[in-house]
Amino acid sequence: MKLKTVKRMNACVLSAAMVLSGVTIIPPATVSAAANNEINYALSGTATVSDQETNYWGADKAIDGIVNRDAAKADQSRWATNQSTSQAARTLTVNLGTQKTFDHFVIEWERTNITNFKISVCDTEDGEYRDVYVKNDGENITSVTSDIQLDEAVTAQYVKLTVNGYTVNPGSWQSVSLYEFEILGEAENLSTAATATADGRETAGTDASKAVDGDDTTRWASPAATGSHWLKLDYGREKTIRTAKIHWERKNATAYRIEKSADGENWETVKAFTASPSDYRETIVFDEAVTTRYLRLYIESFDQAGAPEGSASVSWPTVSVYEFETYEAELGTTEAERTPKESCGRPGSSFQY
Ligand SMILES: [Ca+2]
Ligand SMILES: [Ca+2]
Repeated sequence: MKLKTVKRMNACVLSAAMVLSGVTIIPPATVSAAANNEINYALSGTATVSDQETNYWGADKAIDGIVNRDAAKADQSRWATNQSTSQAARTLTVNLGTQKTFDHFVIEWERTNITNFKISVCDTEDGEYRDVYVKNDGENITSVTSDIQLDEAVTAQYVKLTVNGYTVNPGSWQSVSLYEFEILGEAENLSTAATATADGRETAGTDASKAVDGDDTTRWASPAATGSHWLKLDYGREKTIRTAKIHWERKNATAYRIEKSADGENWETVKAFTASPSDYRETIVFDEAVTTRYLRLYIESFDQAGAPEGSASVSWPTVSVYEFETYEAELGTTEAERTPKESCGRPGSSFQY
Protein backbone atom coordinates (compact mmCIF):
# COMPACT_ATOMS: atom_id res chain seq x y z
CA MET A 1 0.00 0.00 0.00
CA LYS A 2 2.88 2.29 0.78
CA LEU A 3 4.34 1.70 -2.63
CA LYS A 4 1.17 2.78 -4.40
CA THR A 5 1.13 5.99 -2.41
CA VAL A 6 4.70 6.73 -3.37
CA LYS A 7 4.03 6.09 -7.04
CA ARG A 8 1.04 8.40 -7.04
CA MET A 9 3.06 11.14 -5.43
CA ASN A 10 5.78 10.82 -8.02
CA ALA A 11 3.26 10.86 -10.82
CA CYS A 12 2.09 14.23 -9.55
CA VAL A 13 5.63 15.54 -9.46
CA LEU A 14 6.25 14.34 -12.98
CA SER A 15 3.02 15.69 -14.37
CA ALA A 16 4.36 19.15 -13.68
CA ALA A 17 7.58 18.36 -15.51
CA MET A 18 8.33 18.79 -19.17
CA VAL A 19 7.97 15.64 -21.20
CA LEU A 20 9.51 15.83 -24.64
CA SER A 21 9.72 12.95 -27.08
CA GLY A 22 9.47 10.41 -24.32
CA VAL A 23 12.30 11.99 -22.37
CA THR A 24 11.42 13.46 -19.05
CA ILE A 25 13.26 16.60 -18.07
CA ILE A 26 12.78 17.39 -14.43
CA PRO A 27 14.66 19.40 -11.89
CA PRO A 28 17.35 17.37 -10.19
CA ALA A 29 17.14 15.92 -6.76
CA THR A 30 13.43 15.34 -6.48
CA VAL A 31 13.11 13.34 -3.32
CA SER A 32 10.91 10.29 -3.05
CA ALA A 33 10.59 7.63 -0.42
CA ALA A 34 11.98 4.26 -1.34
CA ALA A 35 9.62 1.38 -1.72
CA ASN A 36 10.21 -1.58 0.55
CA ASN A 37 10.52 -4.02 -2.32
CA GLU A 38 13.05 -2.10 -4.35
CA ILE A 39 16.24 -3.76 -5.51
CA ASN A 40 19.40 -1.95 -6.52
CA TYR A 41 20.31 -3.95 -9.62
CA ALA A 42 23.61 -2.10 -10.01
CA LEU A 43 24.99 -3.97 -7.00
CA SER A 44 25.09 -7.21 -8.99
CA GLY A 45 26.25 -5.56 -12.21
CA THR A 46 29.63 -4.60 -13.60
CA ALA A 47 30.70 -1.08 -14.48
CA THR A 48 33.02 0.57 -16.96
CA VAL A 49 33.95 4.25 -17.14
CA SER A 50 35.35 6.76 -19.60
CA ASP A 51 38.30 7.50 -17.34
CA GLN A 52 39.30 7.65 -13.72
CA GLU A 53 41.46 9.96 -11.68
CA THR A 54 43.26 7.20 -9.79
CA ASN A 55 43.29 3.43 -9.94
CA TYR A 56 41.44 3.30 -6.64
CA TRP A 57 38.62 5.62 -7.64
CA GLY A 58 37.47 3.38 -10.44
CA ALA A 59 34.18 2.13 -11.83
CA ASP A 60 33.71 -0.52 -9.16
CA LYS A 61 33.42 2.14 -6.45
CA ALA A 62 30.26 3.50 -8.09
CA ILE A 63 28.32 0.26 -7.61
CA ASP A 64 29.63 -1.23 -4.36
CA GLY A 65 26.79 0.05 -2.19
CA ILE A 66 29.09 2.22 -0.08
CA VAL A 67 28.58 5.94 0.47
CA ASN A 68 31.15 6.95 3.05
CA ARG A 69 31.29 10.69 2.85
CA ASP A 70 32.99 11.08 6.21
CA ALA A 71 35.76 8.57 5.51
CA ALA A 72 39.36 9.65 5.01
CA LYS A 73 39.83 10.84 1.45
CA ALA A 74 41.92 7.84 0.48
CA ASP A 75 39.19 5.48 1.66
CA GLN A 76 36.21 7.18 0.06
CA SER A 77 34.29 4.77 -2.11
CA ARG A 78 33.65 6.88 -5.19
CA TRP A 79 34.37 7.05 -8.88
CA ALA A 80 36.31 10.18 -9.82
CA THR A 81 37.32 11.37 -13.28
CA ASN A 82 40.19 13.44 -14.51
CA GLN A 83 39.72 17.19 -14.79
CA SER A 84 38.47 18.78 -17.99
CA THR A 85 38.09 22.51 -18.48
CA SER A 86 36.17 21.75 -21.69
CA GLN A 87 33.80 19.55 -19.69
CA ALA A 88 34.43 16.53 -21.85
CA ALA A 89 31.65 13.98 -21.41
CA ARG A 90 32.36 11.44 -18.69
CA THR A 91 30.49 8.16 -18.75
CA LEU A 92 29.69 5.37 -16.35
CA THR A 93 28.12 2.30 -17.98
CA VAL A 94 26.60 -0.47 -15.89
CA ASN A 95 26.02 -3.92 -17.36
CA LEU A 96 23.23 -5.50 -15.33
CA GLY A 97 24.10 -9.00 -16.60
CA THR A 98 20.63 -9.65 -17.95
CA GLN A 99 17.67 -7.45 -18.77
CA LYS A 100 16.16 -5.82 -15.70
CA THR A 101 13.12 -3.62 -15.24
CA PHE A 102 13.63 -0.43 -13.24
CA ASP A 103 12.10 3.00 -12.77
CA HIS A 104 14.22 4.74 -10.16
CA PHE A 105 17.77 6.06 -9.94
CA VAL A 106 19.67 7.52 -7.02
CA ILE A 107 23.00 9.21 -7.65
CA GLU A 108 25.15 10.13 -4.67
CA TRP A 109 27.45 12.83 -6.04
CA GLU A 110 30.53 14.02 -4.21
CA ARG A 111 29.79 17.68 -4.95
CA THR A 112 27.11 19.90 -6.39
CA ASN A 113 29.30 21.05 -9.28
CA ILE A 114 27.27 18.97 -11.74
CA THR A 115 25.15 20.95 -14.22
CA ASN A 116 24.14 18.58 -17.03
CA PHE A 117 23.78 14.84 -17.18
CA LYS A 118 21.61 12.16 -18.69
CA ILE A 119 20.77 8.50 -18.20
CA SER A 120 20.28 6.26 -21.21
CA VAL A 121 19.67 2.55 -21.70
CA CYS A 122 20.40 -0.12 -24.30
CA ASP A 123 20.13 -3.88 -24.67
CA THR A 124 23.64 -4.21 -26.08
CA GLU A 125 26.77 -2.49 -24.89
CA ASP A 126 27.58 -0.78 -28.16
CA GLY A 127 24.07 -0.31 -29.50
CA GLU A 128 22.05 2.83 -29.79
CA TYR A 129 21.20 4.10 -26.33
CA ARG A 130 17.90 5.82 -25.70
CA ASP A 131 17.58 8.56 -23.14
CA VAL A 132 15.28 8.01 -20.20
CA TYR A 133 16.31 11.05 -18.19
CA VAL A 134 17.96 14.29 -19.25
CA LYS A 135 19.02 17.28 -17.21
CA ASN A 136 20.35 19.97 -19.51
CA ASP A 137 19.37 23.24 -17.87
CA GLY A 138 22.97 24.13 -17.06
CA GLU A 139 22.17 24.83 -13.43
CA ASN A 140 24.16 23.30 -10.64
CA ILE A 141 22.41 20.51 -8.81
CA THR A 142 21.26 21.73 -5.42
CA SER A 143 21.80 18.51 -3.50
CA VAL A 144 24.54 15.90 -3.56
CA THR A 145 21.76 13.31 -3.93
CA SER A 146 19.82 13.11 -7.20
CA ASP A 147 16.70 11.00 -6.69
CA ILE A 148 15.06 10.35 -10.04
CA GLN A 149 11.77 8.51 -10.46
CA LEU A 150 10.69 7.68 -14.01
CA ASP A 151 7.01 7.85 -14.83
CA GLU A 152 7.28 4.51 -16.63
CA ALA A 153 9.58 1.59 -15.91
CA VAL A 154 12.12 0.64 -18.56
CA THR A 155 13.67 -2.74 -19.32
CA ALA A 156 17.29 -2.97 -20.43
CA GLN A 157 20.63 -4.63 -19.71
CA TYR A 158 22.93 -1.61 -20.03
CA VAL A 159 22.51 1.72 -18.26
CA LYS A 160 24.78 4.63 -19.10
CA LEU A 161 25.21 7.79 -17.06
CA THR A 162 26.69 10.58 -19.16
CA VAL A 163 27.85 13.74 -17.39
CA ASN A 164 28.53 16.54 -19.87
CA GLY A 165 28.28 19.59 -17.65
CA TYR A 166 30.39 20.13 -14.56
CA THR A 167 31.77 23.38 -13.27
CA VAL A 168 34.82 24.07 -11.18
CA ASN A 169 32.54 25.21 -8.39
CA PRO A 170 32.08 24.38 -5.67
CA GLY A 171 35.74 23.56 -5.22
CA SER A 172 38.73 23.95 -7.45
CA TRP A 173 38.68 20.70 -9.36
CA GLN A 174 36.69 20.46 -12.60
CA SER A 175 35.81 16.81 -12.62
CA VAL A 176 32.99 14.37 -12.01
CA SER A 177 32.87 12.37 -8.82
CA LEU A 178 30.16 10.22 -7.33
CA TYR A 179 29.89 7.70 -4.55
CA GLU A 180 27.10 5.60 -5.94
CA PHE A 181 24.82 5.13 -8.93
CA GLU A 182 21.79 3.09 -7.89
CA ILE A 183 19.50 1.49 -10.48
CA LEU A 184 16.33 0.53 -8.68
CA GLY A 185 13.38 -1.60 -9.65
CA GLU A 186 10.56 -3.33 -7.88
CA ALA A 187 11.11 -6.97 -7.05
CA GLU A 188 8.65 -9.45 -8.55
CA ASN A 189 6.38 -11.25 -6.10
CA LEU A 190 6.59 -14.83 -7.43
CA SER A 191 3.63 -15.96 -5.35
CA THR A 192 1.08 -14.24 -7.56
CA ALA A 193 1.88 -16.66 -10.38
CA ALA A 194 1.84 -19.69 -8.07
CA THR A 195 -1.08 -21.93 -7.22
CA ALA A 196 -1.97 -21.82 -3.55
CA THR A 197 -3.67 -24.58 -1.61
CA ALA A 198 -4.19 -25.09 2.09
CA ASP A 199 -5.35 -27.65 4.60
CA GLY A 200 -8.72 -25.99 4.32
CA ARG A 201 -10.53 -22.70 4.61
CA GLU A 202 -12.80 -21.02 7.06
CA THR A 203 -15.31 -19.82 4.47
CA ALA A 204 -15.69 -19.80 0.70
CA GLY A 205 -14.43 -16.22 0.67
CA THR A 206 -11.21 -17.03 2.48
CA ASP A 207 -9.69 -19.79 0.38
CA ALA A 208 -5.95 -20.17 -0.20
CA SER A 209 -5.90 -18.14 -3.40
CA LYS A 210 -6.66 -15.04 -1.36
CA ALA A 211 -3.13 -15.20 0.10
CA VAL A 212 -1.50 -14.86 -3.32
CA ASP A 213 -3.80 -12.43 -5.13
CA GLY A 214 -1.64 -9.39 -4.46
CA ASP A 215 -4.49 -7.76 -2.56
CA ASP A 216 -3.83 -6.72 1.04
CA THR A 217 -7.55 -6.64 1.82
CA THR A 218 -8.33 -10.29 1.01
CA ARG A 219 -7.05 -13.21 3.09
CA TRP A 220 -6.81 -16.91 3.54
CA ALA A 221 -8.28 -18.12 6.81
CA SER A 222 -7.69 -21.63 8.06
CA PRO A 223 -10.49 -23.96 9.09
CA ALA A 224 -11.77 -23.03 12.53
CA ALA A 225 -9.99 -25.79 14.39
CA THR A 226 -7.13 -26.00 16.83
CA GLY A 227 -3.96 -27.82 15.81
CA SER A 228 -1.75 -27.19 12.81
CA HIS A 229 -2.59 -25.54 9.51
CA TRP A 230 -0.67 -24.99 6.29
CA LEU A 231 -0.61 -22.90 3.15
CA LYS A 232 1.23 -24.31 0.14
CA LEU A 233 2.57 -22.66 -3.01
CA ASP A 234 3.17 -24.54 -6.26
CA TYR A 235 5.24 -22.46 -8.68
CA GLY A 236 4.71 -24.96 -11.50
CA ARG A 237 8.46 -25.36 -11.90
CA GLU A 238 11.52 -24.67 -9.80
CA LYS A 239 12.00 -21.13 -8.60
CA THR A 240 14.77 -19.58 -6.55
CA ILE A 241 13.49 -17.90 -3.39
CA ARG A 242 15.42 -15.83 -0.86
CA THR A 243 12.78 -13.72 0.85
CA ALA A 244 9.25 -14.38 2.07
CA LYS A 245 6.88 -11.72 3.30
CA ILE A 246 3.86 -12.64 5.37
CA HIS A 247 1.03 -10.24 6.10
CA TRP A 248 -0.75 -11.78 9.07
CA GLU A 249 -4.31 -10.95 10.07
CA ARG A 250 -3.39 -11.57 13.71
CA LYS A 251 0.00 -12.25 15.24
CA ASN A 252 -1.31 -15.40 16.88
CA ALA A 253 0.94 -18.07 15.38
CA THR A 254 3.21 -19.38 18.14
CA ALA A 255 5.31 -21.92 16.24
CA TYR A 256 5.60 -21.88 12.46
CA ARG A 257 8.05 -22.54 9.68
CA ILE A 258 8.74 -22.13 6.00
CA GLU A 259 9.35 -25.42 4.23
CA LYS A 260 10.43 -26.46 0.74
CA SER A 261 9.64 -29.57 -1.26
CA ALA A 262 10.47 -31.03 -4.65
CA ASP A 263 7.32 -33.12 -4.83
CA GLY A 264 4.79 -31.32 -2.66
CA GLU A 265 4.74 -34.25 -0.24
CA ASN A 266 8.10 -34.44 1.51
CA TRP A 267 9.13 -31.26 3.27
CA GLU A 268 12.35 -29.78 4.52
CA THR A 269 12.50 -26.81 6.87
CA VAL A 270 13.97 -23.62 5.46
CA LYS A 271 13.36 -21.33 8.43
CA ALA A 272 11.55 -22.02 11.71
CA PHE A 273 10.11 -19.77 14.40
CA THR A 274 9.09 -20.60 17.93
CA ALA A 275 7.55 -17.29 18.92
CA SER A 276 4.78 -15.10 17.58
CA PRO A 277 5.50 -12.75 14.67
CA SER A 278 6.79 -9.41 15.89
CA ASP A 279 4.74 -7.50 13.37
CA TYR A 280 1.68 -7.96 11.21
CA ARG A 281 3.95 -7.62 8.20
CA GLU A 282 6.85 -9.98 8.56
CA THR A 283 9.86 -10.17 6.27
CA ILE A 284 11.76 -13.45 6.38
CA VAL A 285 15.12 -13.56 4.63
CA PHE A 286 16.39 -17.12 4.25
CA ASP A 287 19.97 -17.86 5.26
CA GLU A 288 20.58 -18.75 1.65
CA ALA A 289 18.47 -18.85 -1.47
CA VAL A 290 16.47 -22.05 -2.01
CA THR A 291 15.53 -23.49 -5.37
CA THR A 292 12.25 -25.32 -5.11
CA ARG A 293 8.99 -25.98 -6.87
CA TYR A 294 6.91 -25.99 -3.69
CA LEU A 295 7.07 -23.73 -0.66
CA ARG A 296 4.88 -24.05 2.39
CA LEU A 297 3.98 -21.96 5.42
CA TYR A 298 3.35 -24.53 8.13
CA ILE A 299 1.76 -23.27 11.32
CA GLU A 300 2.47 -25.82 14.00
CA SER A 301 0.53 -24.06 16.75
CA PHE A 302 -1.31 -20.83 17.42
CA ASP A 303 -3.18 -18.96 20.12
CA GLN A 304 -6.90 -18.58 19.70
CA ALA A 305 -6.67 -15.09 21.16
CA GLY A 306 -5.22 -12.33 19.05
CA ALA A 307 -5.98 -8.85 17.82
CA PRO A 308 -6.35 -7.90 14.17
CA GLU A 309 -4.35 -4.77 13.43
CA GLY A 310 -6.04 -1.77 14.97
CA SER A 311 -8.73 -3.84 16.64
CA ALA A 312 -9.43 -5.44 19.97
CA SER A 313 -8.37 -9.00 20.64
CA VAL A 314 -10.75 -11.75 19.64
CA SER A 315 -10.71 -15.43 20.47
CA TRP A 316 -11.25 -17.64 17.46
CA PRO A 317 -9.50 -20.89 16.45
CA THR A 318 -8.02 -19.82 13.10
CA VAL A 319 -4.86 -18.43 11.61
CA SER A 320 -5.20 -16.08 8.70
CA VAL A 321 -2.85 -14.50 6.17
CA TYR A 322 -3.61 -11.57 3.87
CA GLU A 323 -0.57 -12.18 1.66
CA PHE A 324 2.20 -14.76 1.48
CA GLU A 325 4.71 -13.11 -0.85
CA THR A 326 7.93 -14.68 -2.10
CA TYR A 327 10.87 -13.11 -3.91
CA GLU A 328 14.05 -14.23 -5.57
CA ALA A 329 15.98 -11.27 -4.20
CA GLU A 330 17.13 -10.59 -0.69
CA LEU A 331 14.86 -7.77 0.40
CA GLY A 332 15.26 -5.44 3.32
CA THR A 333 12.50 -4.44 5.62
CA THR A 334 13.09 -0.72 5.73
CA GLU A 335 14.35 2.10 3.56
CA ALA A 336 17.48 2.19 5.66
CA GLU A 337 18.35 -1.29 4.54
CA ARG A 338 17.90 -0.38 0.91
CA THR A 339 20.23 2.58 1.07
CA PRO A 340 23.99 2.11 0.93
CA LYS A 341 25.63 0.07 3.63
CA GLU A 342 27.61 3.01 4.98
CA SER A 343 25.87 6.31 4.72
CA CYS A 344 27.30 9.27 6.55
CA GLY A 345 26.34 12.90 6.85
CA ARG A 346 26.09 14.94 3.72
CA PRO A 347 28.63 17.70 3.49
CA GLY A 348 26.69 20.48 1.81
CA SER A 349 29.33 22.74 0.32
CA SER A 350 32.22 21.62 2.49
CA PHE A 351 34.72 19.29 0.88
CA GLN A 352 38.40 18.72 0.48
CA TYR A 353 40.91 18.03 -2.24
CA1 LIG B 1 30.60 3.57 -3.57
CA1 LIG C 1 -4.82 -11.19 -0.36
